[in-house]
Amino acid sequence: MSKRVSLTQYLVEQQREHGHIPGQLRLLIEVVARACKRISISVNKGALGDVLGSAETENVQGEMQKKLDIIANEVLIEANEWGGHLAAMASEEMEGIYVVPNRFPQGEYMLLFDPLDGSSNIDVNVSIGTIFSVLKRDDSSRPVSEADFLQPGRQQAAAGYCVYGPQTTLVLTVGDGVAMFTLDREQGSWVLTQDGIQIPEDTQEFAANMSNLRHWAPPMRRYIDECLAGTEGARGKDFNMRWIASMVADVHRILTRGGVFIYPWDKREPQKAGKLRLMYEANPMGFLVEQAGGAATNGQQRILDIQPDTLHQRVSVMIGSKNEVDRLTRYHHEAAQSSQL
Ligand code: AHM
Ligand code: MG
Repeated sequence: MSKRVSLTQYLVEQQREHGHIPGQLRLLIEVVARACKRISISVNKGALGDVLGSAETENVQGEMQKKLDIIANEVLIEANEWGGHLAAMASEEMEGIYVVPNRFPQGEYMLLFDPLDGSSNIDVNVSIGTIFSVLKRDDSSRPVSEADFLQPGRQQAAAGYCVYGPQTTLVLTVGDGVAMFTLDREQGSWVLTQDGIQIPEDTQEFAANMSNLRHWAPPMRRYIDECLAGTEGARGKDFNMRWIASMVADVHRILTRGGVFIYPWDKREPQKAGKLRLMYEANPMGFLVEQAGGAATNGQQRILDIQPDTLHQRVSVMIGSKNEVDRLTRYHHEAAQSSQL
């Protein structure tokens, strides 16, 4: 029987061999993983645990919250507030930052999360997930504030997600490649099931909510039109399409077999850069995908280079196989240049 490597062992060995996982960060990742295990148990219980349906409340983005959105948010806060590794947390489900209460010691890290991504899939028993991003404070001498969080994604110390699907899988980067762990339910432990994940540079599969196509900008429509034209069109090859409506599950497929995920700007709400949030959706996914050899852009620039202005900032997202993402960037630049002529 091949030797099983647990998440703890993986992190300890990474720390020992490369020395780039400080003790506080290792503890933080283990606590987040433990919280995801608890969320996974609730997700699995479904109707039996009375966790389905709406909570009849709205979050800061004006979206109706599901019971599981709130449960997952509480689990992540309760698990992380007392360990001494964090200064504060931020979440899709909370308007402002959550500063670690005075009764606990404060650490130097900050945790951001989308506690339950793909909320529209909860009640229909389709894969959903948790996305998280870890930042470090630049200056610990003054009280932590929202301004400490407003760092570009390239400064993330770690990022990951947990997908609650047919299997529960945790995918993680600490800036040295991407590793995947599968939850062994009988043992209650995370087992390393893949390391050094690489996304193929080329793909024939895209993920987009095609019902919105007519509302997208010309370079985006050009890209999709060419994919749809298949072997008879400019690309000279057929494309397949997948859309799960859980970014976690769509990105997980892309990390597994390649592809490109797109959630672009939409002219119905021109003042919004996109639907997805930069700091706890696009940044962690961008970090993971880049660490796996892929790319992530908003059409104009690399996602990880965007300087955030606000915690809940939205962004247009094109992420996945490198050559497709580069092509999308080129189409956006060409459109910008021709509009200046
Ligand atoms: P959520 O965080 O409120 O669940 O919203 C984000 C989700 C993404 O996971 C997914 O890619 C997208 O919204 C789906 O949007 P749509 O329903 O427009 O297809
Ligand atoms: Mg989300």
